Formats: sequence, structure tokens, C-alpha cells
Amino acid sequence: MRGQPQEFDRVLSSMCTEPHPVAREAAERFLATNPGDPATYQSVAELEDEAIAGLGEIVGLDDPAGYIASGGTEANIQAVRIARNRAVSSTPNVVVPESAHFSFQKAADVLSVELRVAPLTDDWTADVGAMRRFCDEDTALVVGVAGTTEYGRVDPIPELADLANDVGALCHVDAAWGGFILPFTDHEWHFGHADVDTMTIDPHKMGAAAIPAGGLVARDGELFDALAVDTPYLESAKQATLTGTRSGAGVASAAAVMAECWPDGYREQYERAQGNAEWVADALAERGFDVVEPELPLVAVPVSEELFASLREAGWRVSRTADGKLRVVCMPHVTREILDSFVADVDRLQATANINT
Ligand code: 0PR
Repeated sequence: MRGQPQEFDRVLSSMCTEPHPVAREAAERFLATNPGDPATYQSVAELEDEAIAGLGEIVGLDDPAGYIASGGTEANIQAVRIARNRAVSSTPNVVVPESAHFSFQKAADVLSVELRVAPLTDDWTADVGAMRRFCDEDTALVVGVAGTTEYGRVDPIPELADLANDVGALCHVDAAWGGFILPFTDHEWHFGHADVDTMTIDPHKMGAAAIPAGGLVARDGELFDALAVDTPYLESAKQATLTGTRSGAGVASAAAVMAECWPDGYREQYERAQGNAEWVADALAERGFDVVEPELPLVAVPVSEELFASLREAGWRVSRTADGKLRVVCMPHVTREILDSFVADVDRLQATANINT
């Protein structure tokens, strides 16, 4: 085999990162295990219990139910599926803010529920009034995002949970990316702050676990009954996950890295990432860019089509929001040195562009 994985030194758009060394080591050891069959693969099943207990601690639940999924997409699909299967209405709908990740479109498609997409406030957070206007008696789920994909914003989760209660719907929080950084901020986003039913929180993003390790956590284990199917010929009698065979590597790496890093290692990681985001935001603002203030370690900045193209040409892995702003996601692999060289390239490429115009 000739292929080599990419270097991380110019990757600014990814929400995944280099796994922590303990995550890498655990993933390798548990490669041949299948937590999809917990009665047969008992040691990885125990690690999954540890991982879920760890996620529970992070999201303010003493007795969490949940499992390590293939990623945030599966976790979001499953949350929508729980709500749909419990809904009384035969035509259930799900109300999401416009910032919701595109996995909700997939969920709505595969589960045949109507997705109602409410506009945002000027600060790119969910507009609770608009969300309320989109709700009716068929609303099965109200979704909030704690750490949005494009702008790193945190929706008003307590208000959205109240809205869900008012309309008799479940409340799901998508903290796929934000879940491992929000504990070190003042935001109100988790089960301890609001009447949230389910949450997505992905170890393979800010948790620094190996891919695949997404997380779905529920306040009440009964919610998973809406998903369970009988598995008569397995050693375990029921299964509530979406996939059958699952990655023991992902599960073991998530358990290992959380045991190692929660809370101090993750706090340091957050502080470094947030410091870097503020540094690059200031550096770009000084150069006249109209930078969006990074509430979490994600900077969005409008740049010209030409600069964006030339940064990509120079090897930078950057992407843009739907309305055209370049995103710098300050994941753990994004160091100050990397950002320094990014800003130097911005200067160099802009100077070249100015000469050419
Ligand atoms: N929810 C939120 C808030 C997300 O940001 C994402 C993914 C998901 C759910 C879905 O998670 P999975 O991708 O684990 O199913 N956010 C990034 C995105 O789609 C994922 C990503 C990761 C993109 C690495 C690029 C990349 O290189 O933009």
C-alpha cells in the first residue's frame, strides 16, 4: 500500500483531530472487538459503560443511558428516531434552527419526518420565538445546537427545552463538537441546566478519540425502548443502536482518552484552543478583516473569493460557511505556530493579489 494519511499542519477546516496517544493505543488494542454484541465482547462492553458514565459526568447526568455511535450523524438520526417512534401524531415534525447540521436533513429523509427549519437571530443562534412559531401539535422534537458547525454558537438551550415542554415534544441538544469544550465556559447547555432529553456529544471531535466515536446520551434509558429490536440469536436479547457491528476501537479509545483527560486535560485543551482562536481573530481583525467574534474556538471571517482560492492553492485545508466566510476551527492539532504561518500566508497572498490588481 502506498497511501499515507495527510499531515495536520495545514488542516483548519476539520472538526476531527489527531487522536490523543492513549486513544490511539486503546484503538489499536481493541480493533478486533465488537461492542455491537456486548454479551460476547464483554471487555469492550465494560469500556462502553465507562465511556457513557464519563459522558454523563460531562453533560450533567448521574445515571446516563447511551452508547458510542459511529458519529454525530448517527446520534442525531437516532435522537430523531426516538422522537418519531414515541410521537402520537402520524405526521410528526422536527423543529431545528437553520444552524443545525445537515445530518438532520438525512434523519428527516430516512425517517420520513418533516423538518422545519427556523431562521436564526443576528448572532447566528436559534431564535426561540421563530422556533415557537414553527411548532404545532405534531411537533415531536425541538433541537438546539451547543456549538454550531459554522460559527461555534450556543443556542439558548433552557428556553428551547421549555419550548419543547410547552408543545409536548422531546428536546435534543446537538453538542457533537461543543460538548468537550462547553464544560469550561459559562454557557447553559446540558442536562443539569435544562430539561433536555437526548444529546449528541462526539468523542471523535473535541474529545480527541479515534474515529469512529460519536456519542448519544439520554436522560432516561426508557427512551431507548423506542429503538430496541429483538436479537433472538445473539447472546444479548435486544439492540437499540442503528448499526449492528460497531467499532471496538472507537469505544475503547473514547473510554481511554476520557479517563486520561477529563477534566484537567480537556480544560487545558480548551484554554489553548480558545486562546488560539482569539489570537487569530485579533490578527485578522488588525489586517482589516470583519472577523466574527469566536465564542468557542472557531473563527469565521469573510474573505475574497480570490484569497480563499489562493489559500487552498497554497495547501491550506479551509472551508466556508454557507454565506461565504472562511472558517478556522481551532482543534487541538491547530497550534499557534500553524496559525502564525497561516497569517503570514494571508499577508503574502494578499500582497500578491494587490500587486496583480
Ligand atoms: N453535529 C454537529 C454540530 C457537527 O458539527 C457535525 C459534524 C455532526 C453533527 C455530524 O457528525 P459526524 O460527521 O461525526 O457524523 N461536523 C463536521 C462537518 O460536517 C464534521 C467534519 C469533520 C467535517 C471532519 C470535516 C472534517 O474534516 O462539517
